[in-house]
Amino acid sequence: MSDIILTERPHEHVALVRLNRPKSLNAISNELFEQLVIALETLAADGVTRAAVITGDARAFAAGADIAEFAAARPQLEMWDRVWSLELPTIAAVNGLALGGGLELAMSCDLMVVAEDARLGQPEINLGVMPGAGGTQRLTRAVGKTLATEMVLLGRELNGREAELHGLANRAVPAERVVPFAIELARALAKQPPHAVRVAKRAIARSFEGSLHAGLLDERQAFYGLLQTEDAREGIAAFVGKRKPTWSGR
Ligand code: DAK
Repeated sequence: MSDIILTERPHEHVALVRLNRPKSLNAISNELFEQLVIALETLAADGVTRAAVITGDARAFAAGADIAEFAAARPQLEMWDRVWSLELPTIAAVNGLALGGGLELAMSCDLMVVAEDARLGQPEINLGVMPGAGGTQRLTRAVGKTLATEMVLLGRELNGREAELHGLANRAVPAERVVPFAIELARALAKQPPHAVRVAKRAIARSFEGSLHAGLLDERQAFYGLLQTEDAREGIAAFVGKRKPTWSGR
């Protein structure tokens, strides 16, 4: 059993899955992501679980993909595809930071509950790259082009209240209510007819799938193009070296 992903069962049909790398603000390493996907797929197939809440800790849901492993992000591709094709309904319970891949993970869930003072953003631009797992596609659909552009190009963050106001989160609640409220929603989901929930979930995803899929492939290609640039190397090296980056535009 892995301890970077902890699974609890607060109710018969509801699982609570915790990201547990507190020292790196739950940065999504390859190992953490793989364990998360395995945990979710196991729950989806156990015949008992009808909804899963995904959460982190008080400081962070997840501060993004693990920047130390960033250049080798390729192995995560298959993992993201597996997250997006999960049949099990999921609810993101976001306390603290949901940045970059952390926000993309939260947006991959069917519902999102956030703390009023949570911080949600796509700061990849500050590393010389751009979102690579839905940040330009799902975020734009959720909050609209105007705000998504500010978030993706300028790195603007939203707090939890703003995230609710702009339709990114279903509900913003005081921090200590985030997980309990997400569990309440999961219990409500668990009472719904499971097959209909799965089919409806898929239909909602399909409502923009054709162009979303094409958009995600474009985004992925663009992301890898950027990862080869001097600015991306500089942005990543600056983060690791704890200094300010100098952009060359190459
Ligand atoms: N990766 C690795 N380590 C991280 C991290 C991250 N994303 N975020 C934080 N940490 C680590 C810090 O390095 C620090 O480690 P130590 O120095 O203690 O060893 C520890 O967590 C605590 O962080 P700080 O000391 O920096 O804490 P502060 O409160 O001062 O600052 C912060 C919090 C969140 C503002 C800051 O840590 C920060 O700016 N973190 C980076 C946030 C970020 O840029 N996130 C986006 C990463 S890029 C793709 C799929 C996904 C992605 C791309 C492609 N494909 C499928 C193609 C995703 C990309 C991303 O998410």
